Amino acid sequence: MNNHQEFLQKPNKPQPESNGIVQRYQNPVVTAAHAPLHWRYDFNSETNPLGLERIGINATFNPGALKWKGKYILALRVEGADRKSFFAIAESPNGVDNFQFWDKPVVLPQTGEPDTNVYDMRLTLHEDGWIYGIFCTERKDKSNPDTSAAVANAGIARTKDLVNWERLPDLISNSGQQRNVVLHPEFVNGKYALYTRPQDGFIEVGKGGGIGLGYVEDLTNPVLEDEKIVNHKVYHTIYELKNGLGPAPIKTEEGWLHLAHGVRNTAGGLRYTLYLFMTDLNDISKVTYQPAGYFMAPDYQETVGDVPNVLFANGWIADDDGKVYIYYASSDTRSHVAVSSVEKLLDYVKNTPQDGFTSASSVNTIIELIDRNKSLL
Ligand code: M1P
Repeated sequence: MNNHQEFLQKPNKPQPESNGIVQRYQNPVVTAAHAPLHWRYDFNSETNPLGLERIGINATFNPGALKWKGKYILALRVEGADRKSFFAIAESPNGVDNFQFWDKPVVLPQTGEPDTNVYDMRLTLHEDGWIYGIFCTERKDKSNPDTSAAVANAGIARTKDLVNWERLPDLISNSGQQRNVVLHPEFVNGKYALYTRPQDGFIEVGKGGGIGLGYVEDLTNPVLEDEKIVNHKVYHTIYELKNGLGPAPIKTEEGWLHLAHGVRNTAGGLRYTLYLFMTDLNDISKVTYQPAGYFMAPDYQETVGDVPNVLFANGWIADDDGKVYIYYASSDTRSHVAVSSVEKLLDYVKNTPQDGFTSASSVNTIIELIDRNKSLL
């Protein structure tokens, strides 16, 4: 018990190296080992005389994030040894270490059709006063006898205290399955704006895909309207195969900053990296800047885990002092933090070269920089 407390309170330090844009930290912020002992062990010596673990926790990843009442809050995807994911809140006083789970996992009310599995909650503090959690709800595809055939959709819940949740109906969309659905924090023309990721199948986006944007009049009857793709997947980029928005965007004076993941295929399987783009302050469907390539990719330690070669992020916190805490998970196994600032992220999106989509244009971009640098020497 004491050892576990010591482990939870271990200080975290920045890694010695950084590219200047973002500073990773040395230790993951939340791992399976952070799960409270009273979730896992039966403390009663009569029913557990050997002191064995009764309930295994496999992974803690893909957290939604929010600064709330002065604390750094993560809504983690906790996956048990039984493969089921659920949500649990962990909080930290400083955003980089000392994350501790709240007493009990989130009890998520069900709709008429129970969720088989839930994951990847995006937390949005909306201007209507509610905290929304939009997440993927997965159920068996009853029309397909294959035991692994599933259907994904966006589940919607809201809360005022992160303990008591009101479940709203799942998203009603006519563009197929949905994952990576995120609520924009402000009304747009009086409507709720939702970033979406329509997909033809459970894993493959097929001819659909891209990050979409649609509108809902009333979240208690969430019919998605006017859905359009605003950030496309593109051949021979890091988001060639599929992409999806991470957390709700950060509002800055120059536009909305977005963090997303892009997926490409390789001989070793899918590779998930993170990228940034910015949209217009007054027209959120218009991408104004999008640097070429990834913003963060798995480092060698991060490539190892249940689903190797994956970075996934659906939570970040823009703090009052301008710092941005980026919570990301590696290889569907554990959660990390990397710290940047609004100033640096704006500089990054505006001044990193955009994609020319060919090797020749990448070489030209490098040569232009070399020549500019030579003129200074
Ligand atoms: O395994 C990588 C990720 O795969 C899915 O994301 P996407 O729908 O964008 O491919 C999700 O299952 C996600 O949780 C997971 O991290």
